[in-house]
Amino acid sequence: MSKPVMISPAVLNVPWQEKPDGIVNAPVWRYKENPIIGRNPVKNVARIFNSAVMPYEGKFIGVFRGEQTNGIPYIYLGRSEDGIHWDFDENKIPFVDEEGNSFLPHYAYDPRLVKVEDTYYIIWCQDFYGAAIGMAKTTDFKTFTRVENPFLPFNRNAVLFPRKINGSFMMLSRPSDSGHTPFGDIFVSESKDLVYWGKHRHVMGRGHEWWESLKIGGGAAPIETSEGWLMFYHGVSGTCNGFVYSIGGAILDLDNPSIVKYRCENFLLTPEEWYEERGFVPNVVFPCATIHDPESGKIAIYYGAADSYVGLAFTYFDEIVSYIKENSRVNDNDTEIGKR
Ligand code: BMA
Repeated sequence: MSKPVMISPAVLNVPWQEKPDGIVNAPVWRYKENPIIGRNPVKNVARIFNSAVMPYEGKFIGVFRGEQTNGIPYIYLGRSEDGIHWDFDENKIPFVDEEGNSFLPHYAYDPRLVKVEDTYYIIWCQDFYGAAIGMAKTTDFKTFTRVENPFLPFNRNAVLFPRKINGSFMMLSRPSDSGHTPFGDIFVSESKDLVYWGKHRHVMGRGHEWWESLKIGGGAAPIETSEGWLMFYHGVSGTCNGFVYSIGGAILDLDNPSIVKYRCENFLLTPEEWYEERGFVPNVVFPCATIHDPESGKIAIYYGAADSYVGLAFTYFDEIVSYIKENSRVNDNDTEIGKR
């Protein structure tokens, strides 16, 4: 069997620290200087977390969930030379409609940033008569044009695939309720034009494993690989003391991502450090992006920590794929076409 490879553009400057000794479980290790974004990072913003970044013009760019000092989350643009130290715009991203008129949602959180062909898409959660998905596009990070909300309420954790599959845009999402949602599976939907979404398919349900037994949701944009779409997602356990969010890993079929090929039964990262266990919402690690390089196999995972900080963790592509495969446990629900 040939060695698995990532199918994505080279990124020579992936933020990186080598694996320390003593990693005995999943091959994922934290940046020693975490958190990379602390409290009060910019005027009128108390905390930044659950944010997404990308390589851009040899440097890095990102869309950040900024919890304003009035408690309402919004999305801010940030830029970085090294993917670790970030400068943020003081103003919220100024979304406009197709006519160029200001079109700002009341709130916006948990953004993802995904490039498909020559366009960058931002996908987030916003108010549309309850929690629902909002979406905008940009080619220059100056003009951000809203496109139609893809789904009816209630829905969260929408993540676009970084290329069309069989001629269609594909998006993962997690239908929810309007509150803190004590349930949830991941679904995939497709669209030819980013206006009409359909062919909804079930991808995977909450796991048998206790760490993800309450609900799951999409995380980072899936990485295309020779093995399938490598997906880092979040899984939630409902303890007597509240929810605990961990990071899981799965590999979806390349041509039909409603089919799960491998699904790791163990979490890849769970709250352990002070900045993950202590904060506005304790015990949360919530992945929203990766920066990865096919040559070196380096993958940097960006995650929100305790709804208060941004953390960075690392893995090697071949190690994480082997770990997911060796510890894979899929069920009939994961491998069916997901159409009922
Ligand atoms: C979810 C979302 C995330 C948040 C998590 C933990 O429902 O709101 O933004 O990180 O809860 O509070």
